[in-house]
Amino acid sequence: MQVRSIFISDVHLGTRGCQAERLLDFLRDYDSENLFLIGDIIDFWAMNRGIHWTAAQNTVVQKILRRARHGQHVMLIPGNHDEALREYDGISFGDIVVCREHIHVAADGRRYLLLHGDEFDQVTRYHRWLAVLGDLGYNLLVRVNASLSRLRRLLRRPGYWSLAGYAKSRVKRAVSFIFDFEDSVIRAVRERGLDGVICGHIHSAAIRPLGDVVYVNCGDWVDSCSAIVEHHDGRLELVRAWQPVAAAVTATRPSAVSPAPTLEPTDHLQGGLAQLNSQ
Ligand SMILES: [Mn+2]
Repeated sequence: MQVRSIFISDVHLGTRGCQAERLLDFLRDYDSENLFLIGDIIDFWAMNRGIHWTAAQNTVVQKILRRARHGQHVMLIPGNHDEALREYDGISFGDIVVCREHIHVAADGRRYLLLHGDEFDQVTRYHRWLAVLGDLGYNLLVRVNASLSRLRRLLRRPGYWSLAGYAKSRVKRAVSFIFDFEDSVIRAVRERGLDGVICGHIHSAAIRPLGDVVYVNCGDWVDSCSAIVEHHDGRLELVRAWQPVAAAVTATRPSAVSPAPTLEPTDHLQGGLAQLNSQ
């Protein structure tokens, strides 16, 4: 499908979680004049701890470079996991321009602020150590929980400790985190007199009109596998990649991705959890 612009964020190349194959399927299905990479494309944080680089991830980089070489306008807006690139604001690497933020004028004249969004995340902004720790700690926590309940069973401890209840309280906090994030991003957009924002960072895809402005989030390619496209009339659409390859094998596959303009409430929760996990 030919669209005017593609917006993707939070690919986290270099990590085990990166779903490069599904991103390749998406890029095969969608061609565009503009390609905006809105942060956390390469995960330098995670690569400090160990690199997980697959052939598919290599192909993602090659496909993007090829698009730039063939005249597509490709812009990279660094995120917090690739923040080293922020020093290169305004500089072109080959055919790819690096910008800290950008105002995109859509085909319908609407003006959108493009930025990764971590500057509006109170946790990563003021407590960087906490964010890094959280990144490391979440997986550990899950593992500790599992062993703890195994231990309780082994010791035949009376009483019941609810993992579900515990998880629910975590999710509630994650949801309020998302709302806080959206609120502060929207406030900044209104102050600057723009029509909307297209960001990433919290791994929760959305197109949400809020009064006179619209909040748009690209989601991620770790968990939800989602992207935003702009059609030739300026209309924005949220595209979600289909099920993993295993589920798609039996069906004849006309297209690897399917449009999903609406968000179910559960997306919030998943996004919230993903955020806690890998923000
Ligand atoms: Mn981020």
